[in-house]
Amino acid sequence: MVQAWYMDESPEDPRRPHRTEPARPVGLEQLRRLGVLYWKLDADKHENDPELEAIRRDRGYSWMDIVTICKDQLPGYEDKIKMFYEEHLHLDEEIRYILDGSGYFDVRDQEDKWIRISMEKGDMITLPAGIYHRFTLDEKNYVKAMRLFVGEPVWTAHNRPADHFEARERYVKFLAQTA
Ligand code: KMT
Ligand code: NI
Repeated sequence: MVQAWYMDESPEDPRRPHRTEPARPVGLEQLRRLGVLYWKLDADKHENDPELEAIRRDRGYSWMDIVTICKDQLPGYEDKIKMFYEEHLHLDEEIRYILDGSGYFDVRDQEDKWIRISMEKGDMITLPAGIYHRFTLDEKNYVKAMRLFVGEPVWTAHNRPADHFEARERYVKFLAQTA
């Protein structure tokens, strides 16, 4: 099952796990209350997977591509890594399916605390529009992921503070309702 935990506040390398001491694990139910959806799939079957097709159909994830994030394969690697780890939101869902390698998606909880979600091969996640989040590689420095989108993709990241967007206002209302 996917692992998630509350992060410590240490400023050391973000690619380290940053588990609090003692550990404070976070379960799927808690992630769901934040609007974060999670599926476990067989990544080796991603080219022809009825389970993936069903999710895409149900949720309207019509668009997809595959990206590899590692020093030698991603043009502008250092800048992009920096951007991914800036706290930001999007006006649409962020949907990622890990095909190989691993990395961390950090999301803010209801009390603005960081939860770290450890994503490995076969893990698929949807972050809701309006949630503050960030991404980093872990110490293995490599991930290959499918990016999905409802319709034509918009990758614009709005760095925090971005509270005036309607998507953010809607998300804050959603959080209040599920509290
Ligand atoms: C993003 O938008 O944060 C990314 O595309 C990087 C993560 S993909 C595993
Ligand atoms: Ni993002």
